[in-house]
Amino acid sequence: MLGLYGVLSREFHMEVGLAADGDVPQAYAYLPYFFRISDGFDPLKFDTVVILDCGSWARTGFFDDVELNIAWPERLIVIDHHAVQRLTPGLHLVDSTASSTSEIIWRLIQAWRVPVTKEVATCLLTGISFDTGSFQHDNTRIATLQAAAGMMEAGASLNKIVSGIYLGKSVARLKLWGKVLGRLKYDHGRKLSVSMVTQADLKECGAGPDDIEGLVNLMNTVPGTKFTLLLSEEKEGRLKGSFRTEDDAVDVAKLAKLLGGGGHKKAAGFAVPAELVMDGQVWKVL
Ligand SMILES: [Mn+2]
Repeated sequence: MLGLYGVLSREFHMEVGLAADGDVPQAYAYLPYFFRISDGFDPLKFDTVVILDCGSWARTGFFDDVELNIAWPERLIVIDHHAVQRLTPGLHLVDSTASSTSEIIWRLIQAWRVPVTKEVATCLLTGISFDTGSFQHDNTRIATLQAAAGMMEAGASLNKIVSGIYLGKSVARLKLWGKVLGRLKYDHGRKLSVSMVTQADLKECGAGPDDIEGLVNLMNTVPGTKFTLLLSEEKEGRLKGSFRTEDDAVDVAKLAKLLGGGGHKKAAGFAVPAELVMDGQVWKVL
């Protein structure tokens, strides 16, 4: 979003507003234009609305599925790399083989033949780095590395990205991860890894919801694991589930879809109205 913003405002002199639902993790405060993001917007005040990296209306945080009947499909542009797409109206630029939405935007900028500043390059490389788990997941293709190389050529700061996303782990976050990893259950027969985060855990560790980010990837590093599931209790009795797999034969997007969610073949999630309750020695989902 920030990379596209940089190009549209600087090279095309457009007036662009930026909106993301909820608090954007402060770990990303190193990103250029970060402080221009607002947490709400009125679509009718803009000529065009661009939705990035959201496979469904609910994922935007601003609309729900009822909004599918919007009166302004011609003003809507969807740029995304999610395999399961539920945003029907509008102009779609979707490539589910791309590592990230940033990679698609990079290709778009190349096609426009406009200069890429180091600010824009840093934003886009952050997107690629995050979505590939720092080039560890197998959505990292030759084109992904070529795009990343181009971004570094344009002056992207890999150092800023690495210390922002991967090294910036607070004590609260490390304590939370310790707690959740200590609770991990591994089913040796079916090769499944499961753990959970409760609201009480966050409170005890002094951690916030964005401290959960990245934890499911670490849980999924047991060799031979078919898939990993991390359940986390959100406020208002909602339970979020995050699936990860590195197994080519497993499609977690399909699993997530069964639970009303979506995502990618190897990383997907869902949210359901439920809560986690400890019953004796066993955790139960109610
Ligand atoms: Mn993405």
